[in-house]
Amino acid sequence: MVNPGRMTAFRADSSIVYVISPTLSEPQSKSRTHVSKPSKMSKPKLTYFDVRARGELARLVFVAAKKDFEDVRIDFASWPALKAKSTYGTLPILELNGKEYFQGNAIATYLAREHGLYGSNNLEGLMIDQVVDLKEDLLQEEAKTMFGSDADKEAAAKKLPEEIYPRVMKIFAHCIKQNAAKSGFLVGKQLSLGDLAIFEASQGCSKNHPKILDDFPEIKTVREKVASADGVKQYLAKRKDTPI
Ligand SMILES: N[C@@H](CCC(=O)N[C@@H](CS)C(=O)NCC(=O)O)C(=O)O
Repeated sequence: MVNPGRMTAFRADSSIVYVISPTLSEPQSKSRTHVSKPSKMSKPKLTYFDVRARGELARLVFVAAKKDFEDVRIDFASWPALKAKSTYGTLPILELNGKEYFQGNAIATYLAREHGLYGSNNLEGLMIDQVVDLKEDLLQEEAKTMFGSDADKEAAAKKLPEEIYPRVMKIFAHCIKQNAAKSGFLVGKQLSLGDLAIFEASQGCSKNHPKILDDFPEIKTVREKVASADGVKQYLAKRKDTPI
């Protein structure tokens, strides 16, 4: 989704960006502007750009589960060289014990399963998968505001509050209302990947068109529950604001 030709538009703050090596697993030379943290085999390493987009859901799972991970963020200018040597050619990538895995939602889902954030039965898992997929659909609409001609970007930006956000938020709210436990969470009585996905998916709407959420108190409740969850709260307090 991130177009290398437009990467400078999102160039990250050098103080918090780490550059990974062309192998996507070795620390970068200290002579470079950005320096990577040394990698420990036992600590999972998530590599993505310094934006939310397709990397944030996995990050949110890690912090909600209070699991230590290496949060590697590369700057866009470094990506073409890394891409040429990368097996998958896209980010995010999760490295676990020396093996690399790709596809952001698959990574987040795996981590949620590992850490008890994937509901308590297959139907709850299905509900979670639904909202994770809807988050992806919405991200594709939001991304249209950043790429293409100015006219296309303008049209996409107009469509978000007029059509996309009301339609998608209505579906998220409908899904939350299906929870028989009436806990305020998407499924059952505790936080899951589904809540994290709704939180992340509603971020742009909440920031840029907050009034739309007034019609969907269920989403506001999920957002409050996620934002106040131990681990997430501390992470959000330090998180950089990015357009996607
Ligand atoms: N379906 C993949 C899509 C991966 C993808 O397109 N990632 C973008 C960033 S969101 C990327 O790596 N762009 C740079 C490129 O394709 O060179 C996923 O969800 O992980």
